[in-house]
Amino acid sequence: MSGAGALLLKIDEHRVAAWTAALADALPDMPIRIWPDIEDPNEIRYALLWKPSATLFEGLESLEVIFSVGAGFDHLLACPTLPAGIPVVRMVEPELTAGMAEYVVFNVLRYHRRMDQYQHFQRQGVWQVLDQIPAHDTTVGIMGLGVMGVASARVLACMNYRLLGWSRTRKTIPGLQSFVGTEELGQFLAQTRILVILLPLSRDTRKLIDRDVLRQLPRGAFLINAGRGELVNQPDLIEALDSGQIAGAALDVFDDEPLPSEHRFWRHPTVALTPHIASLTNPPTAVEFVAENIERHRAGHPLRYVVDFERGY
Ligand code: NDP
Ligand code: OXD
Repeated sequence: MSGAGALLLKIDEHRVAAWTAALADALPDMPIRIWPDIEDPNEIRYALLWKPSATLFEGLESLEVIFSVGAGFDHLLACPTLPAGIPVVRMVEPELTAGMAEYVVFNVLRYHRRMDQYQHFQRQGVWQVLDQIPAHDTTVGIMGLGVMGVASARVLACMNYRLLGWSRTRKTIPGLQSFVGTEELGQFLAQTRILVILLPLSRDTRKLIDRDVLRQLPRGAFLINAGRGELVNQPDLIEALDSGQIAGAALDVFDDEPLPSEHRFWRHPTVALTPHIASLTNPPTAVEFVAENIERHRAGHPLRYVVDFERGY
């Protein structure tokens, strides 16, 4: 079936078996090549990639569609050989979305129910009861109301949190007050007790969360970043954590990953960090999304969730 093309998979080594098994189920007739074992480069029509090496795209003259293994595609844009003019499709699949909502809810609860403080008390052998604040008196502000932000907002709305959201375009989401653009960012921040960052990394959002933004939050606010490390100015965040302006930060993503062992975040008393696991793409459901898009491509229909390079996401 080489006439119909082959799919090149590049994924972390420990996940190759799960992905190849899922691809074999969803696309039984599609030859799968595991990078760097490309065989005939002219056969490669589709590529499903996570963090491609700098030269990965060299010689792939027949490539027609590039799929990102993750919702973010900044790892593809960072590749110097990424060809222009070939559609890039970001990952949208139900388990990736569900996992993010779980991560967000878990960390909102951490701060709303003061689990960070109880953990600190336990280490000190202190038995102390703090006031319990109702969810409807706790304001959660979500930056980025796309697939991840909306799914998280839906669950938080069911839990009665007071919800605000910030995005580029106005939203109508039950139980959420929508704020738009730089002109409404200040109003959004001033009311936010727990800030959830679920923006994509783009020229407009890189280092958006800086000292000035952090200062506009109420003193003692919390920050949850599952978008990308580079959305946040790290030295400014450390300064805000040290001063107590930000009372705690749950961080899943970083400028450099893995986070260097000497980085202050590792041992900062008010940082809870995880190694980019807010949510992981689930191969069986992800390959359904890929297979459906390949079918659409072959039938000449528009692909779903193509990155808009003009817009930056
Ligand atoms: P979407 O493209 O669906 O949503 C992006 C949202 O951000 C939209 O609401 C968009 O606004 C908003 N936005 C983008 N640029 C701006 C801007 N300049 N100003 C205001 N709002 C802006 O992305 P997803 O929800 O699928 O994913 C978001 C990000 O989450 C990914 O790019 C990835 O970096 C991260 N992620 C991290 C994971 C992890 O494990 N840590 C797992 C999965 C995702 P509008 O709606 O108006 O267009
Ligand atoms: C991501 C992902 O984009 O894991 O970070 O999907």
